Amino acid sequence: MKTYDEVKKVVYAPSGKDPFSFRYYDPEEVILGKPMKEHLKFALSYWHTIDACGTDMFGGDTMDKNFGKPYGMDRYRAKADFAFELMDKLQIEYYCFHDADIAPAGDTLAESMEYFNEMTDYIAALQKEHGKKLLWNTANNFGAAHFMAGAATSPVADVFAVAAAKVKAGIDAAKKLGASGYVFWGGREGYDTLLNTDMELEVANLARFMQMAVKYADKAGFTGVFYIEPKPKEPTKHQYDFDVATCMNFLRKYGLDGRFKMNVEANHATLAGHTFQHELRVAAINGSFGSIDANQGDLFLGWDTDQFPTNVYDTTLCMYEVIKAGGFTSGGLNFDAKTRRQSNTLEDILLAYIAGMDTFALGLRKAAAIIADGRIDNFVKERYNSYTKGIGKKIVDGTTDFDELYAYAAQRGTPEVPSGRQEYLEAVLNEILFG
Ligand code: XUL
Ligand code: CO
Repeated sequence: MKTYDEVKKVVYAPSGKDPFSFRYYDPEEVILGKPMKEHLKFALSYWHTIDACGTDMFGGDTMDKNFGKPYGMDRYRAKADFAFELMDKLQIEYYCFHDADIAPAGDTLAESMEYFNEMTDYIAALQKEHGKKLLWNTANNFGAAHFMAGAATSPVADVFAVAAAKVKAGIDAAKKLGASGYVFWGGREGYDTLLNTDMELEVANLARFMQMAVKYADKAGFTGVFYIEPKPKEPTKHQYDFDVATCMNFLRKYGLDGRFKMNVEANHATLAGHTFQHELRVAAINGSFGSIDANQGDLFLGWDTDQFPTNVYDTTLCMYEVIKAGGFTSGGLNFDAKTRRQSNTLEDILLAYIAGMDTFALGLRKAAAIIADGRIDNFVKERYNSYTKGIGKKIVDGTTDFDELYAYAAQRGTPEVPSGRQEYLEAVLNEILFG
């Protein structure tokens, strides 16, 4: 196998055996009217790729991500250089970061912000030089000890203020770097026991925080999309942003739905007891489909393992939802995924991204094949046919009522419901995937 340095650019080689090439991802190839790279809009996650070093609950780092510069700002500049080189090698156009990912922490908030601003200047130059774009950024408002009881939902108002200061700086950075979005993932915005929690105040404060963020963005001239990233649990037992439906209820209650969309993460969907495609569909039918954090969990582990997505069945059904939702506009596919603790070399980073990108590229090809095949779409259309005429049409048009429906049902007798044909449809899917 080649070394990391020997891999200059990962290219499409459908019948090759070089592990550092794509089998399915051909960025310029046109599928359903647009190039694969526009359908997929891949992004690199800074925190997992550039910072995470394999630490788990039972042991420390297994990887070295100092890039030859173990100290201070030099270290973060070396990390940024590596990030942009890596994106070049992988033909990835977008990236995402938390404030804490790109700059060292200072002794005070003001010092941290200075480092952060210096690094966003540095990154702005790299972005230009390499032709890359910031998909979204966010604030790490969950790692530091003072965020232990939450940020915007902390019982301590001074913590709310610190969190607000960091998001203000994040919105300024988003504007400076031309980000197409800004993400709110709840972090520790939730609770572990009602015995110590004023839920009503905490949720209202979360809304106040977001309302202030919108107001500030308008003032600062940041026109990107705000995203909420739902997650049901971990780190807290009850996260306030449980799933897409819960987030929509929150946004509508507080009048925020016009400005916010969803950043749906596969592993968060499954932790909520939903499939990834369910969450995408709920977002789409509520007008809030925005962006995706691409990864996968492990069926046998009940936490957010953030694995690179390699399950083609899931990526196919995901891309089917994305296509049906009209494709990405401001959003994209951010690999919120990290190499396993034992996959601890720089080559593994390349191989993991290649596997993830190819799994999504294959998913896109298969989703387009499902649509071209038409059997599944036609089955669904046919199944609801009764709403296109007669009493069904009146229900949909809102031109009937319970009195008419009573009289109608009374004279019709017991209705017959045709088979849902689930097993047949699953077999059709298999045929398209593997036939
Ligand atoms: C945590 C998670 C975060 C967000 C950004 O589970 O997914 O990395 O994507 O804060
Ligand atoms: Co995420």
